[in-house]
Amino acid sequence: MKIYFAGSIRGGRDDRALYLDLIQFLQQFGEVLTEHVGDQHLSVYGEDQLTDQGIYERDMEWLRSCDVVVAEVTTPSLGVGYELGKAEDLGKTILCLYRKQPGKRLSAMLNGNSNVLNKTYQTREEAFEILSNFFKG
Ligand code: 6IA
Repeated sequence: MKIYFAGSIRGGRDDRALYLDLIQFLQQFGEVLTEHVGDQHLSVYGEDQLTDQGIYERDMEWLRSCDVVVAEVTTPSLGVGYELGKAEDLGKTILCLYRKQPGKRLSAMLNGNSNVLNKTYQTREEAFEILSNFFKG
């Protein structure tokens, strides 16, 4: 099982510790192709080992090869939105995790999309339970 985990990078890194926890939890279900999304040292300014073109091409190749896309979509990110649109076109199974926040709502492009399984949660434990049910169900 190849899992493409998507989470905000240049959109903001406030949830990076959460991404790492989700990625580590996901590893019991398969190979997470995009481990770097949870890299605690990766800031919005980030690494310079790859050019943006290199990042784009590598990530699109991973997206094509994955079995499932799991996205944490609480922090809005252009890149994550782009990946999800591409994943939908590729016919991938998509699970989005969203933490409810006062005064904010998830984009209608995800929330209103029947090709996306949208799940809301508040705690890490709830997110883990959603992931367990998704992969075991
Ligand atoms: O627009 P964003 O940067 O928030 O988009 C985040 C999404 O795009 C993630 O789900 C990643 O899969 C992908 N992505 C964006 N930047 C990178 C990256 N390094 N490496 C891998 N995937 C990426 C960029 C580092 C950068 C801060 C210099």
